[in-house]
Amino acid sequence: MTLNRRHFLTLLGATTGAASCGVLGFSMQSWAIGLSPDSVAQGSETFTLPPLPYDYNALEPYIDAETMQFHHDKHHAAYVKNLNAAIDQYPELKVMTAEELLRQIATVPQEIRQTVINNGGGHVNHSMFWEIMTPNGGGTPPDGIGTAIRQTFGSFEDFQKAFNEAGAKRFGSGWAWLVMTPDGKLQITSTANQDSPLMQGLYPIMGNDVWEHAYYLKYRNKRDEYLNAWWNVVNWETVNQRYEQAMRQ
Ligand code: MN3
Repeated sequence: MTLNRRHFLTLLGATTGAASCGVLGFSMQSWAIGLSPDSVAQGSETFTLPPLPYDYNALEPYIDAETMQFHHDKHHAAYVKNLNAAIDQYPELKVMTAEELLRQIATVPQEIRQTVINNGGGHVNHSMFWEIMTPNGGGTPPDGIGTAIRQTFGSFEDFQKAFNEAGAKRFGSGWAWLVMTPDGKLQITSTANQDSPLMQGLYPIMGNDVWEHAYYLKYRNKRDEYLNAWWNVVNWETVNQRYEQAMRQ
């Protein structure tokens, strides 16, 4: 966040009572969802909602603006809020990243473990999701991830087919993933709900959200159409960076 909390408060004060907030009113609305006045005042929250790296309508026509706004400002914001609430009484957990919480989920106290799985997973999964999409996306993957995909799955098209199948077959809510195993192999998998591959020692290189909230406003019950359209917004540059990062680890 480029805007710190104190600055935000100043901004709030400066615009309170203004007859028209215009553009500011809109951006303040999305802030207000992620940061309740209490948490702003205390300045104590551990995890924060990352801003969308593009406009709500940037991924149209493949993902509509209303879906993006609700998905980011409501759904992702709620995961962040609930994660912060869950760890509030556990100072030893506040020094860990959300990824570390998931990798070491067995060490998280039983009373909040499922809440951390759901909301820590939701936070980490969606933070990745926004980054691996872009308005100038799609096409074929660059060398690096592209070569590894062809070596593992035969061709890019075969990979897309298998990835879409993982998303289509996930019953109910969840994610389709391309992950790296600890021995450096690529694998397609899927998880239920907000379960993160990190909990299984797998590194999520890319994932597609197949919860109905990700596509229902535009695609209704046609998840397969959403899965096909999604390739047009994949940010291969970022996916390749995640692949190279996984290879180094
Ligand atoms: Mn989602």
